[in-house]
Amino acid sequence: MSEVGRPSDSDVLLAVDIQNDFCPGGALAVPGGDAVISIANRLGGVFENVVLTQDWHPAKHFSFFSSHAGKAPFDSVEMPYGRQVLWPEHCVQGSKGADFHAGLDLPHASLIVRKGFRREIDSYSAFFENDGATPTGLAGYLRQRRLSRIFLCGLATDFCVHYSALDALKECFETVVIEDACRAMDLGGSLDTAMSAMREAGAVIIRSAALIE
Ligand code: VGL
Ligand code: ZN
Repeated sequence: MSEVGRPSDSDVLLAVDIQNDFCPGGALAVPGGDAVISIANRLGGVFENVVLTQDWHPAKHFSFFSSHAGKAPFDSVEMPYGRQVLWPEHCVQGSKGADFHAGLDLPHASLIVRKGFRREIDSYSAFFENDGATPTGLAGYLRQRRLSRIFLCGLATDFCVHYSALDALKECFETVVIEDACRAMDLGGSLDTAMSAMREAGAVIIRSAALIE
């Protein structure tokens, strides 16, 4: 077996934001985003514990460019908690775009963490909102269930996977990023920056072949 070993009952697969809006044809499509679906499904076959995240914004969310006069998609603004990229409207609560991709097949997932549900603040990370302080509850859930090592896959490598990995490490979870089970937006070099930051913080980067055929 690989350097990370066979997943055990203290490991969890965290499948990040595999939603229609992040796949081709969606409102904030990640290039090749749908390529992660079949890999995530196969990974699900080797993990007893699976948690999903779902980007879940109210209409007029402050991360939408349309909530800020004179702004365009991918501009940024200063928020009370720091700089915020402004996105096309995406993953609006209850919309088709916010649904998980129909091809995602992880029925044994035990928890869905919805994030970005408060209008004034975005949440890239599955652990903390973008103020870096407001918890989603995921760390408590994982600790109570004695899940100590997190394997990440999903969308987007350079945003929600990136910040989830850094926060997982901050919360003292062993953190493994399955690189080919993620896809990036790659805005102005953000993929390289994210990969370096995750490595430097102590994430183990692997390929899915270490876990599945
Ligand atoms: C994401 C930008 C805005 C992500 C979510 O899932 O990476 N990126 N909302
Ligand atoms: Zn979002």
